[in-house]
Amino acid sequence: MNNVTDRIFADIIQKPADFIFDERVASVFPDMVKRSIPGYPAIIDMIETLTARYAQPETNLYDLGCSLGAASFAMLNGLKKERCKIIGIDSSSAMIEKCKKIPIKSSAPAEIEFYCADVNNFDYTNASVIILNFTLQFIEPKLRDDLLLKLASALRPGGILILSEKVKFDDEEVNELLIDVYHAFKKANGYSDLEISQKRTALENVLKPETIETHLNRLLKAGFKTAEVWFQCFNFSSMIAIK
Ligand code: GEK
Repeated sequence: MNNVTDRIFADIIQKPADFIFDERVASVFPDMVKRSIPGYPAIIDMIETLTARYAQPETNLYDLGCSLGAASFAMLNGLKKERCKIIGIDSSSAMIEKCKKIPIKSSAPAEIEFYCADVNNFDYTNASVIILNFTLQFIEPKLRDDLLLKLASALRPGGILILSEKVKFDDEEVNELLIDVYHAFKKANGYSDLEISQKRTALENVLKPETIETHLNRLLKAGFKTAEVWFQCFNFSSMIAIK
């Protein structure tokens, strides 16, 4: 993967527009996620560990909103002899084109395929591991229940879904505090106040966070037997749901 520094919001933007996953974003994506998502490397490592434990032989492993495939490749690394198919899906053609060019280093007897598609319109079947790593937050809230229902029914008993999200808190004081602490994290990672504020504006209509309680309730309603938080840092959380 490349290491191009994210400077997308570094200069004053005269006509602010909604954030999109275009060629420019794809070209700086590894740097962007590392500096903008607290715990991202730990979450990717945990996807490998959880795949080693939950992947069932001859099943499909899905990575929804795969971007450059970090979670797909982590799943591949977690596999041993299971003969699984890893399917990464993203609606950004810039991401998928770039992702398809990444060399695959693995001796696992698994297939890996990437599709440019909307995760809401994809057919899911015979799954044992499903990853939504910071993707559900970009899906229209009114579509989220149906998507989770579809995913829960495609999962085999004993299968796992890993859901990572930027979250919000009902308590206004805590919500503001954790946003401020998160911005301090971004500043410590080299983003300027201008970059932080311009990106916040660009994401306003695009990234719609919900509370952890809303996510856990939705997972249980969709048919998972259990749903818990396994990671949280500021206003970023990763949850697991087991069928
Ligand atoms: C990672 N999971 O590195 N259908 C398909 N893809 C979508 C949709 C949709 N409806 N909406 C958004 N996306 C990755 C990181 S990034 C998170 C995921 C972030 C895609 C979008 O194109 C983008 O690539 C991804 O979801 C979100 O583990 O940038 O904060």
